Amino acid sequence: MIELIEQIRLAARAFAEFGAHLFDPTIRLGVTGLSNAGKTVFITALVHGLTRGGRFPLFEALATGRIARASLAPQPDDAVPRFDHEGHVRALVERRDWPASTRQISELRLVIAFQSLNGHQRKLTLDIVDYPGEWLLDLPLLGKSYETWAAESLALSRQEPRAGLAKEWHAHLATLDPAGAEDEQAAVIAARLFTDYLKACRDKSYAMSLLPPGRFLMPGEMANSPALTFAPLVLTGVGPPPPNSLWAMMRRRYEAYKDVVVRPFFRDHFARLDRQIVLVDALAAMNAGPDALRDLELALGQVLDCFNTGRNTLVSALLYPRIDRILLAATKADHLHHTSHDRLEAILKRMTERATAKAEIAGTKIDVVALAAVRATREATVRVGREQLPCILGVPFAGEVMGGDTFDGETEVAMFPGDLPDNPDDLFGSDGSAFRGLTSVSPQGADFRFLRVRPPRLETTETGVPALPHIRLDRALQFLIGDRLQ
Ligand SMILES: Nc1nc2c(ncn2[C@@H]2O[C@H](COP(=O)(O)OP(=O)(O)OP(=O)(O)O)[C@@H](O)[C@H]2O)c(=O)[nH]1
Ligand SMILES: [Mg+2]
Repeated sequence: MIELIEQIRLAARAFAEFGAHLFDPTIRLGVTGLSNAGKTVFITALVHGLTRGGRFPLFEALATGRIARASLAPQPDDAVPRFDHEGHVRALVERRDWPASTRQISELRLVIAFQSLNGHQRKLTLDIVDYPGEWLLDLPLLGKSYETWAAESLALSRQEPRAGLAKEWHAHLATLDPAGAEDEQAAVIAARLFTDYLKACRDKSYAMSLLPPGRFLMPGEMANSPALTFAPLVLTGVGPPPPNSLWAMMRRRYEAYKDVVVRPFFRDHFARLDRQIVLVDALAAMNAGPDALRDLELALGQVLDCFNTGRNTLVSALLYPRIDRILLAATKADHLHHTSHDRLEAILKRMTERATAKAEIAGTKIDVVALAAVRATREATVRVGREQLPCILGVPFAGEVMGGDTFDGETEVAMFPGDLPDNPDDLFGSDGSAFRGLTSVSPQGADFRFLRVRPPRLETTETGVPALPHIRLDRALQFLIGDRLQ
């Protein structure tokens, strides 16, 4: 008799656990963006806000008190580095410094205990994956032969301002005979000069975004391996290349790059995501000028295409259903007065409208937001003569320069970063003269100047817990996970 009761109890528990699993789903949220876009700060602020009860009025589940607790838990993947949340919080809060650049994939698991709208206790497991946007821009290589990639990369490098930065590499390229014998030293030099060109394009006065192959700029432990020692050649035919030629060698290594770097990323990480936020530093591109902004537009189109082709291929049919929501977020909006936040949103919308329309047809929900994961500035109005000018107050880092002043890293100053246009089309004139950036003029002559400022002093919430101030982080959260907390 006792045994029977015990069995019924065990069966009931197993049934309850099975049910619980059904009702306690997991979301794998990808957080990506090109280097310096704000991925690490975004995740740190999001997790800090959820675990410490930040002020998130637009994040309905938290604002209405349905979230009982959010806590960190061991991550599911043993081979992926853990996102160093504690270290990043220490940097922000204790040192008032931004977290160091990460350049690697990392992961963090957050378990959110909440009450559903009909009163049941539930759990949502949120796996957050931080990965470089440069890896996404490699995905199109999977569908491209070496010859096509070489031709496209060369064509791009012949456009200004890239052409000016590619001179040394182009000069070396002219000395190479693709049909000649394979030559390790020639490959090493070509790869080095090609990488130098990519690095120069990324420099903040040019701020180009479209720079594949991604690992050339962040090789990590793969530095100097053959899979990273290739470059485009000037080819006349489409192949096949003569046996043992330089061309054959470059082509083999390009294929190795796809095998060793791109395919594993697709399989192990990209294909497993449920939701995605793409962080975009549009302000860095505006600092640099119209060319950088157009380049960013091109790169964003390719990023969104990755999510689309993800759905249309045979592989995607097997993986379906996958990414059903993508949030495009312009970061660091605290560099602008709030009157410009909607304009920044409109600029990002304008840059992604074509790609977005395609994705929406494929059934993915897309939203665009301008946010600051950590708000490092305040707003003020400054009187200049008879005019009242809206400005922002912040503490620029030691060494930042503006109008002949060099800042000391301690003093708060008023900044006028420049007005964003009402109509985003004004920034995208076809002749490249829509506005002036660092690519073409001195910092004094540029239309926009966004200085790096230090993180803020901490605010304290009503309950006495310190919280990081933010702009629209709650709106981002509501879009990304709000529907799963109902
Ligand atoms: N004012 C302000 N600055 C920010 C914010 N988020 C990021 N930044 C700035 O942008 C820099 C880069 O942010 P990260 O979060 O490290 O960017 P990332 O995308 O992780 O960069 P990598 O790890 O290098 O790929 C920081 O050092 C800050 O200077 C923000 O919300 N407000
Ligand atoms: Mg990072």
